[in-house]
Amino acid sequence: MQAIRAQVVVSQASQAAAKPRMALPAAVVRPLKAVGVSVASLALALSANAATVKLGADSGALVFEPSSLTVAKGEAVTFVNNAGFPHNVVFDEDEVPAGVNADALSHEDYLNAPGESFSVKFDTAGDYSFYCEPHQGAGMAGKITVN
Ligand SMILES: [Cu+2]
Repeated sequence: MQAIRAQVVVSQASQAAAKPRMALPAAVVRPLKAVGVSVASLALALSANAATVKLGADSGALVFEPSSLTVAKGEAVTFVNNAGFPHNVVFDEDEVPAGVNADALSHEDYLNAPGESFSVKFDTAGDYSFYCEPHQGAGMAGKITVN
């Protein structure tokens, strides 16, 4: 259910991002591209929380919620600290597409405050696995598929 909602929201964000690219001259498009992440984040914030991953379930369970989701290439996923923190998000260098810098995607600093968040943009299609270092032993891990 949540994975389906994620795909719907992402396609809306893609359409919003594509419009100015076709309608506006290059001089305008270039600065728009520079703020591409912010535009995507805004689109996501205005929609349901579908491309948002909670760190810790509302119940307090030590999981990513959802733990599996699919986004379109170029879209961002926002990780939001929710419960049971501190958490962090580490992408495994062996579990990302070839040529992708797992360290650059990871957020190894602990998120300690409620609602603390960060966004990661995925520019390469493929499967990405990640985990929370403090809770890896408890099974706090997730997967993002980028199409
Ligand atoms: Cu954790």
